Amino acid sequence: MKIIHTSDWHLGQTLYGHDRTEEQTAFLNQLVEIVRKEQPDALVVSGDIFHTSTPSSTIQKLYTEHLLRIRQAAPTSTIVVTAGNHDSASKLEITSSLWQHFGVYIIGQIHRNTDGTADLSHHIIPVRPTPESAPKGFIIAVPHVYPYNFPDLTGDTPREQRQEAFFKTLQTITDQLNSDNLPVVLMAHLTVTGSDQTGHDLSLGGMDSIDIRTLGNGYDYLALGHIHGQQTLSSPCGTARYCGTPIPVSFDEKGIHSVSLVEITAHHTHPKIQTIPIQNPCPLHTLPTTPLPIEEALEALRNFSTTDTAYIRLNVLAENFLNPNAQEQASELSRQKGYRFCYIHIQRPESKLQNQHHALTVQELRKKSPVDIARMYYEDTQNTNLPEDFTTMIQEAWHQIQEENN
Ligand SMILES: [Mn+2]
Repeated sequence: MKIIHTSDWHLGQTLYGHDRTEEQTAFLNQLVEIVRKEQPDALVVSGDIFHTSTPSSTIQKLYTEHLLRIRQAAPTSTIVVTAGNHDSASKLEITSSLWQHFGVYIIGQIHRNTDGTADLSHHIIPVRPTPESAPKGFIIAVPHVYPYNFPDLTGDTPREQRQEAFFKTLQTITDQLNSDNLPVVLMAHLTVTGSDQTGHDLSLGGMDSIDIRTLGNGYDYLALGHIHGQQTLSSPCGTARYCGTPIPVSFDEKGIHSVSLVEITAHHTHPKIQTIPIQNPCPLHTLPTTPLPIEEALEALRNFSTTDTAYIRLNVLAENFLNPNAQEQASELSRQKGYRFCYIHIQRPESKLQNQHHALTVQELRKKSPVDIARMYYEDTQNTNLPEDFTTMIQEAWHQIQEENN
């Protein structure tokens, strides 16, 4: 079974006020051609289709038109799209019954029967070229759900065990259906412990890490979304992979941006993984590569040249706050050269970093999670460490707020 794994499209994202529709369209066009060339048995999109829960009509149209083009480019592929933490689970599903008619499965939320019990069959999708064909494999599609909001399958499963029970039960059911030992792919949008989160912008929504073992071991390939840096994880349970963003969502995302091509011959075999790079017509540049004082950084921008339209972030070494004109100068200089200026990334000299109590810049603040901020405030005012149960309480409160926002 050949699958293409992608996630974290973040359609509709703007970068420091700059519209990115052109780049997002360029990615979708490349994906159409990749799917046309590869003719995969399945295409899986593991969440964060949109950047916000309220994408504009232009962006929704962009998504719909390209999903249709993908469908037409590979008419026999099974296409599965799950919601990420950025998507509105219910809005993503508005047109799901229409899409299902064309072999495209949109799984925004956990499905329930009329009596309120979870409809598990909805999350197990046989991969087949036509509705009449014998399956070539199975996809278990789990959208983003906060751990405490998983349904209670037995009537007496404690809240903190429901996520694990949900994942494992789906795999047990799939196993019973899978008498021919066909490949099994599990989709999830979450953070697993031990994943490399370098460059992942926490302001995009942090999540507690989950031990990969709690997700079960009934899959051959775990198609993950959420962490933006591509990586394959060694796991005692099967091969797990974050395919990463196809186009960078922030300046700190390192490495190549791609979609993953995965081939699995049979159940309980190791998948073969390749990456197909995605070209971004408007790359993100950090100038200079190592931070320098503002005048030298501006000089680096003056000397910079590229044929692409480019996003510019200035990497500046500064002990304190910069002259307010610096932003204006950098912005004007970028505009003259036809580039899109984003922001000045202030880095402190090593000696200054020892002192934890310096004032934070906006960027430094954005990188902190609400729990970090609460901890800093507590430790600053109380002169003692934040107790563990307080941390848990703040995390719970933060989850509740995120739930409400969704
Ligand atoms: Mn994401």
